[in-house]
Amino acid sequence: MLVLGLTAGATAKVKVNNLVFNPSFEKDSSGKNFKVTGWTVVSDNDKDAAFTESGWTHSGQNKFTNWKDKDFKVYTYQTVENIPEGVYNFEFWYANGDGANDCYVELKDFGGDPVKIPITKSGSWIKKAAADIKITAGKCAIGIYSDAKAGYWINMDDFTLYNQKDLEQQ
Ligand SMILES: [Ca+2]
Repeated sequence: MLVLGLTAGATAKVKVNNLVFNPSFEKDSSGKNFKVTGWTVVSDNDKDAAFTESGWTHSGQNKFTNWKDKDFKVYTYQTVENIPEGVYNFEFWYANGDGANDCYVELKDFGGDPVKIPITKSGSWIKKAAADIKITAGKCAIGIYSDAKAGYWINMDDFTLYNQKDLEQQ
């Protein structure tokens, strides 16, 4: 069964083996970077709406941002490879403003039905999560989609994908 909206706290104090590369965007240099290390930005006209930047992060020095002074549509993804078959949990943190038309984070290509996590409005950092993701394809794509009006912003940080066994081994 798929459970969305896992509450904070369940995993906050345990150490897990995070399979996401550059999950907290700390591999990017400080300031503003339009090349997001380990992630691919796809857009017809709005690649400049996806970048990393420093300040007001959930953790560390950098965060991921979607923002543009014109209406924009941009998709950013990372495919995690070489994942052993198993049951995994996923979580990330974000904060955003007004102006979203259609924004979500999705998991796909992992061997099961895609998981789409809607992004709702939150002016402060909050966590969203998806549990019990059965990965059988040896990989999992993590995608961030923003279709938004000019001036919309979303900050994201600390993407985590880990095997549920990590929790049992604490
Ligand atoms: Ca960070």
